[in-house]
Amino acid sequence: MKNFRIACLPGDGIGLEVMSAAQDVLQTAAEIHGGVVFDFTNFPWGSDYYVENGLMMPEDGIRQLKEFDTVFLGAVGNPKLVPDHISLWGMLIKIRRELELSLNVRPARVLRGIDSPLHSPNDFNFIVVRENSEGEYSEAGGVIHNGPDEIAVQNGIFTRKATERAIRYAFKLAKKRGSKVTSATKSNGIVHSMPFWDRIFNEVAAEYPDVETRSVHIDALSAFLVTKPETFDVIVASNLFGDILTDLGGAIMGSIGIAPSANLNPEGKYPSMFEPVHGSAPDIAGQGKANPLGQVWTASMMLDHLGLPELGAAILEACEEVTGEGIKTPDIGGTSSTEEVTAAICSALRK
Ligand code: GGG
Repeated sequence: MKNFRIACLPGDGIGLEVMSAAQDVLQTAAEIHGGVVFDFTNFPWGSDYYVENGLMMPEDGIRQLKEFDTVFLGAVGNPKLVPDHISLWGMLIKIRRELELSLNVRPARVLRGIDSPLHSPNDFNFIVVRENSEGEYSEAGGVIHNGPDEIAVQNGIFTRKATERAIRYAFKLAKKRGSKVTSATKSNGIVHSMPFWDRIFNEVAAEYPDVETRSVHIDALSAFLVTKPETFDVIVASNLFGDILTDLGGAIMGSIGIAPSANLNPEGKYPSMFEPVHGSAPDIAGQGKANPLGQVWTASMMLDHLGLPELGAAILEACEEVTGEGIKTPDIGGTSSTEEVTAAICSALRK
């Protein structure tokens, strides 16, 4: 029997509902597999924790997470309780940085039975590799003066090491998929970091002469993801560009509630963390409307990473059986609740 210790951080809002759904699915998957145990430890960190303790997670939280095989996160943020930049930097970004989760991998394709809002919907299948440790997400800068002379300065940080790591990962992935790499740039407007990014992209590309490449400005790339998403395979992007592109990816998949992601520690030094792309959606929290598919698909990616790819594939296939039968939450045109979709995925797994 193989035991996997999973640190679960449901977080805020719908994070609690979708985490509970994904745990049910994982337990069902463990039952049918027979040879594995998923040992969940739930941590009550997030905005409520902040209200009580003045921190989103305890001082030794990172040390605690390092004891686990993997980290499974729901969603973070409750702007009624904690300003967004504090909740994000106090938990999600803190974990990404301190566990050195330098790559964020986010696939996008349409599941069976789901309608993309696009005109030619179902023929795309791309993966965004997002640099996850620096870039536009930076604490460098500040605000000076008051009143009409007030000035905010926000610096982006782009190191050769992190830029090259993300780009190189994208090329390796593209080589495995037998496909091409698109680089998201904006070197006509952002005159230091983006030409630097392009230069490193071209250097790495020279090592992969058999991989087709192109660089596309982020504004045009966003438009092309809507008009011809099928022309993309692996996209590599900086932290902010990757964040924006993958919300867009979720939207063209039918709902951001479906989109999964993996935050990887490439060296395996610390546990990797898996989280859906969506946020905490406080407007629908507690109403049974949250789409569990993003968290469940994320669980499937987590199992791939833990060396259980067949079980991960079985979970995703069960999701598609359910969506194919029309059992869906309201965000993708259904009438089923979070619990009903979850129960249907568990039944499909048991078949
Ligand atoms: N599922 C994690 C979550 O709550 N994401 C919301 C968010 O604001 N993410 C920003 C980011 O991925 O950088």
